[in-house]
Amino acid sequence: QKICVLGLGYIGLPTAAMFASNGYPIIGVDVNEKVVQALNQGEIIIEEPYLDVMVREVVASGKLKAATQPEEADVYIIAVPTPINEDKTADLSYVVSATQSIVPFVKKGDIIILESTSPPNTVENVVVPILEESSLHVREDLYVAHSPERVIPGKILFELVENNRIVGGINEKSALKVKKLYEAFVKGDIYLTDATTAEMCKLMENTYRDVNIALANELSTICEAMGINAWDVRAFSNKHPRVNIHLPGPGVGGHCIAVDPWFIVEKHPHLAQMMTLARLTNDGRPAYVFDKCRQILGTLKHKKVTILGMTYKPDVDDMRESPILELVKLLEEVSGITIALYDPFIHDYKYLEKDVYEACKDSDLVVLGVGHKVFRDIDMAKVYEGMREKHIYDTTNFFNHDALIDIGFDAHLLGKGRR
Ligand code: SAJ
Repeated sequence: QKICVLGLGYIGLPTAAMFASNGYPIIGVDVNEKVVQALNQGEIIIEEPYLDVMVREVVASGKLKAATQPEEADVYIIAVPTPINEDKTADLSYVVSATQSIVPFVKKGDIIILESTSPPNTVENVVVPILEESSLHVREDLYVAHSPERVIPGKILFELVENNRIVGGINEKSALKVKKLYEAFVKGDIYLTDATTAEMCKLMENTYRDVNIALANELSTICEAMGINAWDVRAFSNKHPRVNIHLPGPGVGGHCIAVDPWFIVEKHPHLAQMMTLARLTNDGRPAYVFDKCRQILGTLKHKKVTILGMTYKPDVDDMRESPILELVKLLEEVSGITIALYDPFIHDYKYLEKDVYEACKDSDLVVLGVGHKVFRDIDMAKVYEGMREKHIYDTTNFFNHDALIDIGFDAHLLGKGRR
């Protein structure tokens, strides 16, 4: 079976590489010529552990080739982005154009899988009608399914293999066919359902996380107001066998959790009250952190603020929807402020310093935005020495708070109130 993978991003590329390394001939399609050119030389332009090695091997062996246009295959996997519009509805234009692009090639017996995260009913109401533009009877002649990706950036190759998978078919024979295909490399269980249920499952997984993070964030603000420590509350409450309070922090970033709940909300805004409130709560976190910075310093005018970590979460190079970028935007509006950023995963950004001690030099406030593992090696006493006013604000409970106090810092921890 030849497979055509449309969209060579964080999901499409690892999926293509995985099938290729299991012996399937793959044509990977992307509208971005740079991605295609790089890939045909065995190179990748995203950072993900072990992916470069795997891609190099399958390109060298001739199993994976890239192109800007699809070609005839037996299986089509659509893994294009589904961004969000200004009005918080899904932008399905890439799904539409990818589906349209395969219409000239599909033939009886082909398999079409939508992997892109999409609002419920996208397969039934968007993909199937486009496929019907071919001369085929979709439900009899083609196998069509939604199989959402659920891998976490940073562990994509591991999770592609080990995670359980959902396959939602437009009918049972589609679901069964697609299950058999993924069994080429998936070691987790594969559960079968209908396409719309599968779409909702994917969205609900991320919404579950978003709502729980919002709850943790709300706990942190209440604890601060009450002079107690939310991290202790969380640790002790989580000793209960049925409680799992999530981590409070400076906000929810990434292209999934901060986006997906809206794809449910758009279907029934009046019914999705908790989901909406969670989204707004988490979106309000950078402003909350900004206010706290102002409180700590009295005024931000003519002060220097240094932020450690700018990506949307630790140990990735991805800044999409990062709440720290929102925080930077808010700080930028203060007149006379000096901003310095330090993040070893980012190589090009305004205010970026290459050296952490240089970034913290003469600073009045150091904010820990994202706790990359390598930050463990920072000599905090040296940071302290170089600073002007000696304030530090840890937004993720990364540092040993007492150790910072011992060094002499005026140490603040998100979620920890002062009595
Ligand atoms: N975050 C918190 N508190 C927490 C957990 C996360 O504030 O307790 C923040 C993180 O700092 C980050 C954001 O949430 O800014 C999202 O990070 P994440 O690690 O929770 O998730 P993603 O966006 O990297 O990946 C999620 C995963 N979904 C779930 O765990 C339910 C992944 O499995 C999905 O495949 C991915 O979304 C996706 O593509 O949808």
